[in-house]
Amino acid sequence: MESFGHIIDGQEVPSVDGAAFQSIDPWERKPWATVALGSAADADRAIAAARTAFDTGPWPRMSYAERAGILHRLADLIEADGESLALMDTTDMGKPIAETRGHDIPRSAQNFRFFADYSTVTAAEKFPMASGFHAYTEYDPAGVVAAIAPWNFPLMMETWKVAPALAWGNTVVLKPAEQTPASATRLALLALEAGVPPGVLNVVHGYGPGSAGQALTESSSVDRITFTGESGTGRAISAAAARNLTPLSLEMGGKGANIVFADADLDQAVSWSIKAIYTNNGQVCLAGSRLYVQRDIYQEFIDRFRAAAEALVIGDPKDDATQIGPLASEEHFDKVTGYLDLAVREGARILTGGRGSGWTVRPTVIVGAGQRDRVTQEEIFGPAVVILPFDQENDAVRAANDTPYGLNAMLFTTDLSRAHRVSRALRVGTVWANCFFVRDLRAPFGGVKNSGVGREGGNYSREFFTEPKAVVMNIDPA
Ligand code: TXE
Repeated sequence: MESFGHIIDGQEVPSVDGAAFQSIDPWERKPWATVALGSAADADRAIAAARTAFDTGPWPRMSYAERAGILHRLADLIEADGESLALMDTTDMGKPIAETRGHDIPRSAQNFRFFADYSTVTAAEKFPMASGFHAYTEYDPAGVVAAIAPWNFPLMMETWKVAPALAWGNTVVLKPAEQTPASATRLALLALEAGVPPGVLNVVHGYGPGSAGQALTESSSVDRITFTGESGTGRAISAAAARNLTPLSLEMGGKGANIVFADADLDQAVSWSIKAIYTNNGQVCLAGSRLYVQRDIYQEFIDRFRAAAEALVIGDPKDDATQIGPLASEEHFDKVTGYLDLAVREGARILTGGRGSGWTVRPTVIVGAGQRDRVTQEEIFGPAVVILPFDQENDAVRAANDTPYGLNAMLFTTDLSRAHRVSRALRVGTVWANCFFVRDLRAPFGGVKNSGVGREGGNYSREFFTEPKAVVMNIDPA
């Protein structure tokens, strides 16, 4: 058994009350690590360390370039340690090692490199005034950031929050999801090794409600909350943050529509659509979980899609060849399979897929569901796609916009005008035309409706993690 403590003020420590919990390997279906279980007292201790590091420590007072140098060193250390970080996330939540090693860990290093560089080139703006006055904007660090992370992309989502927060001079208390505590602990130790001063990046483990997570959202010593997780949790966090007027950024659930027009390149559409729903076992807020296919090609598309879904390799996530591992936890397996049962009760048909061995679910295709059925409206967060036919472009747009979510959508067409027209009509934060999951870290990332509040990425992260201050000088004091 491995063991992981909190990282507070540069030290790995147990909980104040000595409590611990176990992290379960969902492939082996047994515990693999003992983890300190944080309470409000541990959260308060971490917030106090971050507060002191912010109020009196060197980090917010360093030049952008100095901080960037340290964050680049941290990116190097993440890459050097990539194999063991990849294995930690794979063991904690069952994601195929090909994905953690090939995507999540490199993206985690890139998050630090990108924001290290970006912060150095977007530091200030000046506005020469005609009247003998001169105004400029300074981007002061916001203060203590509480980062509350989900389990589906553990290190990658954590670094997406921590990297911009640190680059702009903030101090951080990170609470990883209780299902995936390992890599966050390692990240904080690597940060110390890279030269990030003690207290600047703290990690507290534990649960949400009534535990360390909730305490972070209720503290008046926290200046920003950045959260990724379920929409209901986002509501609870908003309510807690409102009491202190703490600004927050929320990235929540999705029910991504994926529209395939009859004029699409079918090979391309099938291969991206498979990735859109089965990457990370569908445990992706951006998953293309509602697939709308134009009626002329509906049957041909379904035949090809089904064959590709059935060809995916299911197995031990630590094997290089595995494409579909177990779901992240027993609780999550019960949720996803509950939706498969519900689909049948609602009158739909499971064309292929269903329960596999252990906590695996085979790549699943649901047909014959209605637009208003719960399986079409709610986030299943597993390897299950609902495929529905449509006739006209307008019908597809209307159906795509008809859920409480609005994180992203995909569309496949070779008609350029249609691609622009439909992109404009979709009420979402991101549209991918003829692709999926391709990101430029300068672009805004977030959702509309129940999917999000605020945006992160590039300048959007700067706006969130800083306090822009206007300074007006009288430079002609006559
Ligand atoms: O999310 P939670 P869960 C969706 C997906 C999934 C469902 C539940 O549909 O099946 O959410 O997953 C912390 N105050 N997504 O239960 O509860 C919690 O400890 C402060 C979508 O894992 O939202 C964890 O660190 N913190 C998604 C984090 O919030 C609280 C990613 C997320 O947990 C808290 C994951 C509270 N009151 C799940 N309650 C996406 N958008 O990518 C919980 N937490």
